[in-house]
Amino acid sequence: MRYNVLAMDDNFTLYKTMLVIRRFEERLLSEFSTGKIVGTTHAYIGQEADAAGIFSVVDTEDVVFSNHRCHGHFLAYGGEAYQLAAELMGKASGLVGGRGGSQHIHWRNFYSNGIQGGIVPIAAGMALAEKERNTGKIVLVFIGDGTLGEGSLYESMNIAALWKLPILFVLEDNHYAQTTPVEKAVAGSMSARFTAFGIPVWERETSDVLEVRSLAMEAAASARSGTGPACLILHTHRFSAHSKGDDPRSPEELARIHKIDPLTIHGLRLATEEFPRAASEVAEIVNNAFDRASLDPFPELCSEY
Ligand SMILES: Cc1ncc(C[n+]2csc(CCOP(=O)(O)OP(=O)(O)O)c2C)c(N)n1
Ligand SMILES: [Mg+2]
Repeated sequence: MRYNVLAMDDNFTLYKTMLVIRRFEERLLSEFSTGKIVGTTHAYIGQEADAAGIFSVVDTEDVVFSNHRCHGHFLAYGGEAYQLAAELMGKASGLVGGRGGSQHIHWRNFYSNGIQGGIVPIAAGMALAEKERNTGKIVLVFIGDGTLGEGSLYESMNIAALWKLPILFVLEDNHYAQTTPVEKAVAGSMSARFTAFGIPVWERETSDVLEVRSLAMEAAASARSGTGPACLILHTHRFSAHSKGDDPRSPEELARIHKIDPLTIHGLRLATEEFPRAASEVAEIVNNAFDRASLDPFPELCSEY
């Protein structure tokens, strides 16, 4: 079901998209304790405004390269919760037949890979292909603050700028790379890394989906204009652990960031009767996804392997 892309410009739909991500990830984390999930996972809880805002402005035909924290991006892109849940359970009905798991998914023009920075040169190559074929599409590539330490990012930025590739770098700075705080890993300015290559930057510390949406609209328009790459830097917070339990943050820090909740911020714009409606519609999507996927068969084992 594609419940948002392009038409996702009203407050209720933006809220519902963020709530789908939140409830999906909460259910996913709870399913770990039942042993139904295969492999690892990284929840997007707290960062929902980024995905919902960005995918409310990109075109359905644009190409997306996501990273290890990809579920929120995928759901906001319009991906089906059921197929994602099935993939996470290793089921044959999953996005890639149950063989990719949480970090390696593909659907339509959406790709994800768990190797930090590994997707960036591939995204640049895809942007070159789109440019050569004159399709008008842009390529989005998502990275985290910790991925600023990967050399392949800078090689890709250089080529993308030189060749004026239609690529939008989206940097989600959630202030941590696994357990390492950004202050201990990233020297100097984040935006200057991009502007050094002549790449224009749109940057904001925000968890407000409407602010993300308006910045993303400008950054995506720039990437689509033929002038070369653009960059969107969003300073945000993840509420859950890096993966499952690896969280060095103090209770005080967690309490402070939980006050900056994208659902609460955007919820102020909704009418009272819209909350139960969103809750029941989202519960149906998420419960159906996991309940249905859990009944599906596993893929056949392949004798060649
Ligand atoms: C090349 C590489 N090195 C290490 C890892 C292990 N790893 C997975 S996620 C992660 C931290 C990523 O931090 P960041 O880029 O800030 O993204 P976030 O997890 O905060 O969303 C690490 C070290 C990896 N996946 N790939
Ligand atoms: Mg990070």
